[in-house]
Amino acid sequence: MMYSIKMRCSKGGPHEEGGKHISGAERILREDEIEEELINVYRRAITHERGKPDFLNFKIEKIDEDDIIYRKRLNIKQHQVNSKEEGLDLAKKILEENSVSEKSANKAIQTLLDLDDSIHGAMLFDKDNGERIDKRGIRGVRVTGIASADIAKYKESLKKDGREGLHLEEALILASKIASCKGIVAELCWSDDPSYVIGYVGTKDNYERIPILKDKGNPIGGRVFFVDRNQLNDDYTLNDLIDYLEKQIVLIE
Ligand code: PML
Ligand code: MG
Repeated sequence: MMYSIKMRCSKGGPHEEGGKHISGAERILREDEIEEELINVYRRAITHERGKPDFLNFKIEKIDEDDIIYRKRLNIKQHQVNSKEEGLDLAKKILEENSVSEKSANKAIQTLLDLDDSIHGAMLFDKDNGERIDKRGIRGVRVTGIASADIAKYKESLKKDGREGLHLEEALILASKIASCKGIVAELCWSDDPSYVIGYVGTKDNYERIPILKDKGNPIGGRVFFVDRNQLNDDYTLNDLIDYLEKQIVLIE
């Protein structure tokens, strides 16, 4: 029996009543793993650098194992840069190598830089003309239904790559699900955690990790997914693509 565990927390009331987002987490676990992981997730919520939440929401739902699909994790490619400007140039170059137009890459970067507040989910951009194609405003498209198929094995495989840390662990799983989504060619992300300046470009195969994509102290982050609308049709619409991101349970191996 498997269960989905979701946590979200905010300050100044619930998110839907205008509270400021502090943190969120998701796990897909066997029954015997739930108790311990709930404590971990709770600790994380109340010690987050974005602030102490006054609203915490935990949801535990049983999931049908027939609804689970398995996908591979992306390969990590670590880059070196000396400044945010270099990081953003590199992100743009990688996006363009992955069929995103210069216009769309520039627009996505500028949109993320200009945000007044973090987007809760992701923005969907047309990879060719840079138009924002989801109609979700500040809420964006929230990717859920993700976890590693085997947490211990996953952490071990990251360690072998010389990589550790919660931000990376969670972002890599998310990026791997996004990469498995038909119609998405790439992703750009940086964190909303003020001290965390690392970001990445996700492609179909790689997690291109860029050490500086924003200024230290900046509490605004977000994600843009680049969509190839040529891959959409009557049998696979934008709503189907969004449903996959928001609902399909994908375990990353
Ligand atoms: C987040 O946690 O908000 C996103 C983190 C992106 C980069 C994670 C990494 O590769 O270290
Ligand atoms: Mg965060």
